[in-house]
Amino acid sequence: PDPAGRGSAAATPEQRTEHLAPPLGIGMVGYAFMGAAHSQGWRTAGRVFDLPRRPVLSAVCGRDPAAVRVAADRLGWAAAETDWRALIARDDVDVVDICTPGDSHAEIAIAALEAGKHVLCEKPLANTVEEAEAMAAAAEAARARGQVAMVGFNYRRVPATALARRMVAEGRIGTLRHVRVAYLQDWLVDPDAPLTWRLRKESAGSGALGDLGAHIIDLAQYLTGERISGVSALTETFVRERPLAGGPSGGAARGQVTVDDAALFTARLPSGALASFEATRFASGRKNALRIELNGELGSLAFDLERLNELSFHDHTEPGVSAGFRRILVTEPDHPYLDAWWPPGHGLGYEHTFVHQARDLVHAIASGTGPDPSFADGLQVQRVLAAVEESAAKNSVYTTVPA
Ligand code: SOE
Repeated sequence: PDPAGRGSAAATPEQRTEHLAPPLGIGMVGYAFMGAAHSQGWRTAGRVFDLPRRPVLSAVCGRDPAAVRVAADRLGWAAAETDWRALIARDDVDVVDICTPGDSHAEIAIAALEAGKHVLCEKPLANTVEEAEAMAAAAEAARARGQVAMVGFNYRRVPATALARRMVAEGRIGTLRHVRVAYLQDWLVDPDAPLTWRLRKESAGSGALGDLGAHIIDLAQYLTGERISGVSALTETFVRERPLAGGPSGGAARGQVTVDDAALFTARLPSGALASFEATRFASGRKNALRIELNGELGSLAFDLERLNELSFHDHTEPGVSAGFRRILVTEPDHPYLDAWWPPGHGLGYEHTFVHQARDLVHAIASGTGPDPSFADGLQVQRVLAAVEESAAKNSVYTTVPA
């Protein structure tokens, strides 16, 4: 005790943290939109949830030294690196979090796993099935050494979608008949929107299909507990040339869009249920509209990301005169993830999905089980994406998804 009454002011850093869980060093590659969202997750998870390891934001990596330093300070990272190999090699990095465009996922993830690190990789897992296979194989080999590798399908971590999954598994909607799912955005409606990396096949793999379609494929499979067995698809690129990103404003230089702007497909599930999927960046007025509806023999569930604290449920066993969709406000402490948050009715948002993702990954690392969704799950989604492209190339011919 300090006789002058200055409390613990003289405590060493070790004394100040001895009541905390042991640290888990995070190293993140990329710091744009997804990097900022992941940073939020890592910063917050250990302060809200009681975790077995305490995430520490050790270092962030990007190619531009000045920009990555600014990002490190703004997002809360202790150090900045300009070479992802140096980031992986750091002793204070236990988890490598990959928030880069798809063309670098495989190389970074495999190197990190081979270096003994745990990995979190943004979706879609890769740009091709071959890359995803190599990543899943590396993750499987690493699992035997106690490492985990997870894909960032963050919409599984909305409390309402996790509740929907629980209700489906409990049999609340009975035998499934239909899944209707759409992910609609509108940021490409303007034909003069620039040609960013997301519009080139070599960097993004595919367009709305991989970016938005991957989310809804994963979510539909997660909620139903089933895996798509085959698809019939149409894709389209509405605007085939766009101004070069970073070119002079009003400049005439344009480049080719080499990915889809929209992808629509129907699918079969092994139970016999039918599903329809819509992924587009051309739905004027729809900013981030992810909607999923499941219709079963005993009832239906519906979720809308733009109202993410709610889940709609219709119980078809109730008398017709009073039955109908009712809104479950998903803010109760017994709902998934919510025991650690605010009192009922106070609501969560988009960024909390990344907090929950970080929480779940830390638990998987500490327990050596999982994680969910694994790289094998990411590979399976990649196979569905490839089947959609194959079917669309054959003008909608039904194409099976390899098991
Ligand atoms: C695309 O606009 C995008 O940023 C996706 O890449 C993200 O995965 C999604 O969460 C929001 O939309």
